[in-house]
Amino acid sequence: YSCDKIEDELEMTTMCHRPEGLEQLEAQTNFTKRELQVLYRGFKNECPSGVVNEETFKQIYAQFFPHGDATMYAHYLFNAFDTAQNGSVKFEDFVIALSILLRGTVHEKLRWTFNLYDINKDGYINKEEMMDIVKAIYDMMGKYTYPVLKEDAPRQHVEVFFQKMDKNKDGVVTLDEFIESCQEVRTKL
Ligand SMILES: [Ca+2]
Ligand SMILES: [Ca+2]
Repeated sequence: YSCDKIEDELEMTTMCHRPEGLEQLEAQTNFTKRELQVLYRGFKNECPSGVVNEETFKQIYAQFFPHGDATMYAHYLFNAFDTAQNGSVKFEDFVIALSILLRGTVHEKLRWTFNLYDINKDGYINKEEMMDIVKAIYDMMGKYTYPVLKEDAPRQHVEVFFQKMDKNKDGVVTLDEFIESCQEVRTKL
C-alpha cells in the first residue's frame, strides 16, 4: 500500500459519507457504485488536482488526432462538459456526461449533442454555431484524412444540414427540431 493509495482510500471514504458524494452520483448516473469507484481512481490518477481544465482536454484530443488541429473541437467539448461554465470539470460533471454518452437514452444523447452545438448556450443552434462546430471537426480530422477536401465543403455541409433541421425556417434550430431531424435520419437508416 503506497501513501497515495491510502490517501485515495481516505478521500473515497469521505466522499462516500458526504451526502452529495457517491450515493448521489449513483442515483444521478447509470453507473454502479463499484464502477464509480473505478472511474474515480482513474480520474484521480490522471488529474490529481481533482478537476480537469480546458488545456487537459486539448492535450488528450491532440494525442488522438495528431494530423489535425483539435484545439477548437476540444474547446467546444470542454464547454459541454463544464455545465457550471466555470472553467473546470469536476469528477461529478465528468461522470454525469460519461453516463449520458455511454448509457443514456437516445433522447439524452441528442440533448447532450444539442448543448455541444449550442455554443453560446442560449437554447438555439444558429447557422454560425453549426458552421463553427463542423469546421472544428474538419480541422481535427486534418488534411491527411480528407486530402481532396475543397475549401467550401464545410459550408455546403452546413447549408444542407441546416435546411433540413430548421423545420419552421425561422433561422434557428430548437432542441425539438434537432431531435426530430436526428430521429428521421435514424428511421431512414
Ligand atoms: Ca446558440
Ligand atoms: Ca427553427
